[in-house]
Amino acid sequence: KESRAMKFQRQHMDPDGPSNNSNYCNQMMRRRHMTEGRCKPVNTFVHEPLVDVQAVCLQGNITCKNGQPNCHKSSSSMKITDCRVTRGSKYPNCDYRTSQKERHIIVACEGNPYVPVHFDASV
Ligand code: 5FA
Repeated sequence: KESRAMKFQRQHMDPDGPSNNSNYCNQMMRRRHMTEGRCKPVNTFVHEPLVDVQAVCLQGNITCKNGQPNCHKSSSSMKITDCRVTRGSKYPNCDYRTSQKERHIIVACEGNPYVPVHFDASV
């Protein structure tokens, strides 16, 4: 079974991206299996080396959106792409808007090793 750490990597890691193209989210949300059963409404891909994203777990704890204390904010801004489903999108034809940004990321970390398991926000 896919671990939560592996799920994070599938849903949120694209170190070699972004391809500079407005179809990025349409392609990547399908390729990473987030358009099966439903169109996942919002999702962020991070375009930085995996080790740099894992290292965010070493930053000080902050409170997550769900009230848990296991979130951590990157000290540097990172290249990200936000994917958000469009208002006319109808499953199974999932249609996304692609927005490239540079933001600090906030991830939730768990386990031993203590690694990212959830993408909480970008600021
Ligand atoms: N989740 C939320 N806060 C968490 C925390 N502090 N520590 C660990 N996990 C945390 O997110 C809900 C999901 O986020 C739940 O699985 C919860 O365990 C975890 P959502 O944004 O409401 O739903 P989603 O549909 O966007 O996310 P999912 O794909 O269902 O959940 P994932 O966590 O696998 O993926 P995510 O990284 O996009 O949240």
